[in-house]
Amino acid sequence: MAKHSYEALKARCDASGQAQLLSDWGALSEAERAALAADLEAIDFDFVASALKASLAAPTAAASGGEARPAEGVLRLDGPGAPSEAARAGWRAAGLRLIAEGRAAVLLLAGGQGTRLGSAAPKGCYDIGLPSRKSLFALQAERLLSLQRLAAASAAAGAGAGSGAGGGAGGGAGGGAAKPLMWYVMTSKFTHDETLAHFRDNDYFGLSPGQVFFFQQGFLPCLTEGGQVILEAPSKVAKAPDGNGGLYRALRDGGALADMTKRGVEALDVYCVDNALARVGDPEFLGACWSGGAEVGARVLAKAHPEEKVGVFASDGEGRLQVLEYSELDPEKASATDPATGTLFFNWSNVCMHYFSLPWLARTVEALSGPGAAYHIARKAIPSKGGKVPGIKLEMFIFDPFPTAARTTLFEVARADHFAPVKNAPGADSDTPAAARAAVLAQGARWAAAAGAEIEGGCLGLEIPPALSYAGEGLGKLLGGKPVAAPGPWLLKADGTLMSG
Ligand code: UD2
Repeated sequence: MAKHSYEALKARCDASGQAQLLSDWGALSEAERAALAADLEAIDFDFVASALKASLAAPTAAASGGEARPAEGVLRLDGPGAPSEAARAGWRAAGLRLIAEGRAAVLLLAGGQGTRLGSAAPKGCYDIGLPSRKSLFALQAERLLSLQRLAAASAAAGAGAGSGAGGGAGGGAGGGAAKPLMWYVMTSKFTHDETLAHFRDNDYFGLSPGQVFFFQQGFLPCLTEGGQVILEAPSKVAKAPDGNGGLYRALRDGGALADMTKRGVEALDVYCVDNALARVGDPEFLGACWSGGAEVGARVLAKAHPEEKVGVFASDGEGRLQVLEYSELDPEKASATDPATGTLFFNWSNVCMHYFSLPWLARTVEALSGPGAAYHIARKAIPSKGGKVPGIKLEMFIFDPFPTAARTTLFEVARADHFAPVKNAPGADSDTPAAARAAVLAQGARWAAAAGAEIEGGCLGLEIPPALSYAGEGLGKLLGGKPVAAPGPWLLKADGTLMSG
């Protein structure tokens, strides 16, 4: 690095109280100096200082959750007050129409590091062990493609109302005028290159490359309690992604929001890469939120047990929607039960499957992209040049701005059909790849039985490729009356044969 730019770098670090960052400069090689300089050039020290200040001043979750009440008004799956089948069919049709007209799109959160999973590769590349050996990205891409076909078929049939996700065969012929379903994929510096390579190596799983828009979220340096940037090595700054709430800045900086606006997108389905059952772009959910005029929506399900690592929906002191994250909710509150019903007081869990209206999203991106936005403070052991040190990671949660939504929709879904988190390494006691694999196979077995197959007791289940069915529809021809022997598991082929997995 030229000497004069060292001077500029030093002046900048000294002015920001970060002089420690250049303390090893004299011992660094030219390449190491260039690497460190690049790291430091990428940091907006003023932004980081204002973010830390705002974060330290922000009310803690315990305080903000202090007056929280359980969320109400959930659109229930069944029981009294549950929506009618006709209402659901109407929502499905509305959702399919939004998709066919290019007014709805899907956004995938895929910037997280798979630390707990123990995989160095991006989580979306993970193979949970299905007979097809498909990765999570592959499963989700094929669900999106299948949904796009359903929407096009529905548009072509002009059926509109009542066609529903069960209306046409999963592989139905595409309709003429339907638009491609856009897939916005947020990566981070930790997942970007390998994610793109995985898509290219697999020919975008049958999608057209033009319908997949990759954009990177930002990162923030790890800090000491006093706000000093920590060096992971003499020539490398310790940094971490800025949380899945980094989405809002990334939508602006990565051009994704501008692209959505240019395309006329009005509604967005947002989900997590590490959910093996994610029903990508669920038209019934999209339609319900859209029809209700929601600015923010979420698919919710009853918590499995008090300690489940999920956020819970609540309404804050002013009756606004908020999520109390599992890592910030005190155990007593998490396990408190309602004496009247015996169920958990905070029962409706966040499974990170959201809906945003574009107007709300645009307002939120504007509000959260400037200086002064508060982050959650995660106190962690940070790898540093002198070994692990106590430090701070700043991360924003995607649900932090939910209280600004004027109208919201909470939509109950069945856990067995929508949520199979892949969070922990094989052998852990929950949220493992094996548990997710079993859930996907069990869903296939339920779909097959509903289509008339005879499933033998003890069968481990079926993998039904999304190309053959998006949500269990259109399987009668392939599976009606077919015996499915134990143990399997089986992979259903397009010609109806079952391949042992
Ligand atoms: C998330 C939810 C939690 C519950 C749980 C269910 C948040 C903040 N918490 O907890 O309430 O729904 O999932 O499984 O949503 N990600 C990024 N960039 C980041 C960090 C994460 O894209 O900087 C993505 C990550 O790739 C994944 C999703 O966000 O798709 C959630 O990952 P996580 O590990 O941060 O959240 P988790 O599992 O602690």
